[in-house]
Amino acid sequence: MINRRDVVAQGGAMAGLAMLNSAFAQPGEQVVPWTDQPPSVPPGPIQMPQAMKPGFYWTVATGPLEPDKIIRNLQRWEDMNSWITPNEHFFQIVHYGIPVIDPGTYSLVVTGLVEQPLKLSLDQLKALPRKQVTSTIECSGNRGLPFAISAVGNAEWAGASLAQILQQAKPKKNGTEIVFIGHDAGDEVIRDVTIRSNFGRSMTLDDVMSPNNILCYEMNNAALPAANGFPVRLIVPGWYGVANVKWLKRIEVRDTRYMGRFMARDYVTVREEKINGESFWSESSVGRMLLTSAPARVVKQGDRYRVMGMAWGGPVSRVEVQVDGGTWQTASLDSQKGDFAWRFWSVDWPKPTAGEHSIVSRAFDTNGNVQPPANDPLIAGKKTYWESNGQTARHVRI
Ligand SMILES: Nc1nc2c(c(=O)[nH]1)N[C@H]1C(S)=C(S)[C@@H](COP(=O)(O)O)O[C@H]1N2
Ligand SMILES: [Mo]
Repeated sequence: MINRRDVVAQGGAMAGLAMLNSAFAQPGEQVVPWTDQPPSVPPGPIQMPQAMKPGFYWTVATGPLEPDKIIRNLQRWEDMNSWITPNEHFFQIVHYGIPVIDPGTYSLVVTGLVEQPLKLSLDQLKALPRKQVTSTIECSGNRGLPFAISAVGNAEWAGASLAQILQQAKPKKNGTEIVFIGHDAGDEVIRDVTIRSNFGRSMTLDDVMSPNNILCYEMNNAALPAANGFPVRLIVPGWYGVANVKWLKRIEVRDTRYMGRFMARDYVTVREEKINGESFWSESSVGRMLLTSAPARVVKQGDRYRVMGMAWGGPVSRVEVQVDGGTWQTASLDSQKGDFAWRFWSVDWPKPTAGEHSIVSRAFDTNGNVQPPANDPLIAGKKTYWESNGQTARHVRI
């Protein structure tokens, strides 16, 4: 079925009309900056609430964590005004530094419980059918730490089909767990033993065989930037950033769970659940992205105001916006979409009074999920900062 809004948005002469409601800032509109700007990413160890300090839930990093080197290139929300995030403005999460890889000698190895081990050069990967997917990547730590509130971006990724390569390698019957190993490595202390550990994540064979997954060598029609995984990274649309392993070195098929730091020690959400009135502390590995949204900016033209933002982490069906705790208003969604891409939205804000205002958004998806409020047990019972997809307020002064 053809949706009328889409036709209007794409139809030449009518395009101007649709633009009026577009979530993108229009010429002549002025951005009203948020008053609650995040602090800059601090140097040295991450400052966290007591309950989140390393050692309380995990002991992993040797030496201090240096978030100035781990979390990079964050943009102000006010500046995120394009559906595709340009490569030079895409956030970067770099746990062990950026490995320098020669594309001429690069190879990707597929090994472990397979009938046919593979070794593919970059040229061989590029010779396979090219697949493209537009997918929004969010770091699961986004909005869990006060200084990282915009670690999210949307890009068009291109590469070879992961399922096709796995099929070529022919996993053995007992090969059920697929581990993706990066070139980057660091020292990790586990029970007094120091090991040199590569960045790694794993998925089940079922999840790996999703036709959307690619071994990606292009980001927005250019080679991957060094910090975003050059020359080859995994793109698994619909999963949090951490699952999208960069600087891919090896794919290993195994018959046991992979319990590396980024599966089983960090990126583990600890949550208090009540089961028959009894506390149960669940510990779960960060995986699929959760439904969420954020107000990106307030704009004005004369005395006409609008609030704009994005929603992602599911097939978004609706976004609502609340000002100063009032009634929820339905926002209009932009027509640009892909199964794994964020939706831009906008809502008119007629005649705000002078002074400070709070703005909250909430997303709904086609499966009947709602982005949880801050007091939802899913959010309130969570003791670690990952998967902070709850509704969050931003503030402006008019
Ligand atoms: N090899 C490797 N892959 C990695 C990481 C890393 O440090 N090393 N960081 C992960 C995390 S936590 C996130 S959020 C995403 C971020 O992707 P980006 O840096 O391209 O934005 O990469 C993931 N892939
Ligand atoms: Mo992340």
